[in-house]
Amino acid sequence: MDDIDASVRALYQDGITARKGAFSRDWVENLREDMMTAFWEAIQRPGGAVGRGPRRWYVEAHPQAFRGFVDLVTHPWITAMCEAVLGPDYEIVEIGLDVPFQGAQYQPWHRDFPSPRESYEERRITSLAFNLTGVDVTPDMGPLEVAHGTQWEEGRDWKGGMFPPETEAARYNALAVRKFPQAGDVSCRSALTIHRGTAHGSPICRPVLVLGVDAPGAGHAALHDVTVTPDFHAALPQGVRRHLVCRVVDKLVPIVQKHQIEGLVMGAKA
Ligand SMILES: O=C(O)CCC(=O)C(=O)O
Repeated sequence: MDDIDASVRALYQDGITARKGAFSRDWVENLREDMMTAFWEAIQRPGGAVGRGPRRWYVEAHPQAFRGFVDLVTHPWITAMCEAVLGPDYEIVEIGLDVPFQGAQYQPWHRDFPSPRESYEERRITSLAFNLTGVDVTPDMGPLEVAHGTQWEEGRDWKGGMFPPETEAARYNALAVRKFPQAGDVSCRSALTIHRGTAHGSPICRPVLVLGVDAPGAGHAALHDVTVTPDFHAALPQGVRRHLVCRVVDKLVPIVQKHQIEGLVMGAKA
């Protein structure tokens, strides 16, 4: 439990924390394969993948596209972080992946959605994003940069509540920490912590899993529509069924991405 207390403290202070070596390399290799299968399937369909800047895409996926889904959402560090920060009735609302390829550019500094009053006034985190890299991240792979400690900034007058003005860029550059996760590591951040992808020069792409989890009432389930088949749903452990916000459907249909984030489509200058 000390471990969780330390992780929660780091999350509240920096806006991001991580657990090294949470999963085995073999497990991550399956995850990487499943992410790339979901990506290649989605990129061929109109609306299957959304651009997040040049040569970078986001794909929302079905939970059952990932062989390790149950391992992921029952991992003790992940469940303990969700319970400690979001409460016992946390809601899993989104699973997807972000993939930058060679040629991806700096993104503008941003947060994933506008801050709710609970965060900028009461300093409560009502939503978490867990990220798992599919590869060992090296400096040429456009690592994620995170401006530590920016999760409490209000930002109501920013573009879309998500994009701070250019005049703030130097301040974020000074706070920025580049992240070099290795296969098996999991990070946990407030989606409000200001971050950006950086320029990706490597010929090796960098798929990263995104798991979105809400406190009850945070409202992001309405932006997604997680679906599962009856057999998959029935086979889920009871504890997972309780937390996964989803519709049970006879047949899965390919996901058409609902929310394009305009500010990320074009990329930005460093
Ligand atoms: O690039 C990464 O490592 C994380 C991507 C992501 O989840 C985001 O930009 O919101």
